Formats: sequence, C-alpha cells, structure tokens
Amino acid sequence: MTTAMIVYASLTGNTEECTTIIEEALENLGVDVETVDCMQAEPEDFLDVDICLVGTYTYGNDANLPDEIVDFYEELAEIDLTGKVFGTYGSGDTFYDKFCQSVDDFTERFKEIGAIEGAESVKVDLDPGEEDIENLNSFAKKLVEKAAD
Ligand code: FMN
Repeated sequence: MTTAMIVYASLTGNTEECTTIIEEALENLGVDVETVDCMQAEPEDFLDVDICLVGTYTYGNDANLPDEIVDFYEELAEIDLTGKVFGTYGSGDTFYDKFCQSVDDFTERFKEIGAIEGAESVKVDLDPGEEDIENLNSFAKKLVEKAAD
C-alpha cells in the first residue's frame, strides 16, 4: 500500500481546509495517510513513507515562514530524501507581493535534500474555492501516480 505523510501549518484554517481535501483525495486513491500538525512532526518520519507533503501558509512582513514551522524547515535540511516523492501546497493572499512564498521555500528545501517533485505545488488564494478543490484533487492524483512509477 502506498503511504503518505502530510505536515501542515495553518493559523486561520485555510491551509487546514486544503489539507483535509488532499487527505481525503489520497485516501480515496487507496493511500494510507497520516496528517500531522507541524509542531508535532519530525522530519525523520518522512523516511517511512512514499509520499511527503508539506502545506503551509505565508506570513510576516517579508513573506516569512510561519514561526511554528521554522524548526521543521531547518531540521528537514538534515535528512536525505533521495528518490522520495514530495508535494507542497498552501494558502496565501494575492494581495501580498510574495504570494505563497513559504510554499516555494519548502519546494526548494525538498529538492535540496534529493526528493522528486511529484506534482507542481498548489497555491490557494485564501480559502479553497471550486477550482482550487479540483486542483488539489488532481495534485493528489499526480503524486500517487508518480509514487507508483
Ligand atoms: N500571504 C502571502 O501569500 N504572502 C505573504 O507575504 C503574506 N503575508 C502575510 C502577513 C500578515 C501579517 C498576514 C495577516 C497575512 C499574510 N499573508 C500572506 C496571508 C496569509 O498567508 C493568508 O491569510 C492565508 O490564507 C492564511 O492561511 P491559514 O488560514 O492556513 O492560516
């Protein structure tokens, strides 16, 4: 059975909503999914699954990572995920210049540690609408297909 772990950060619930959509999509595709809040997650746990996901919002004056996910981001650099499939997603606000910068930061970090981008990241403007839901479902499907390659 294909396995996945989703690590997420969400302050006002938008990224959490995206997380639930992805979790359900993966489960419907027969994937065994574990979803963990970033404050409870350890990067090493990604070593035990086929698909690694991070969902995060973007915050701060300079498009900073949310405070609660900084440790996870830094510790992620210490592990080797060569050959594992990853996907990133999150909510932001197009009002800001650096829309969903934190999603891009995690994409880069995963690439640095050897993981393979299984699907292009999904960036959602505030809460997920109909089109976003479709994108999140197709994101989940692509990740599963890539993991089966
Ligand atoms: N969104 C961005 O895309 N880029 C930003 O630089 C950014 N900075 C923010 C700074 C502040 C002070 C606040 C309140 C929001 C900012 N946002 C930014 C918007 C949040 O990422 C957005 O509200 C998001 O939906 C929150 O996700 P959550 O509901 O999962 O917490």
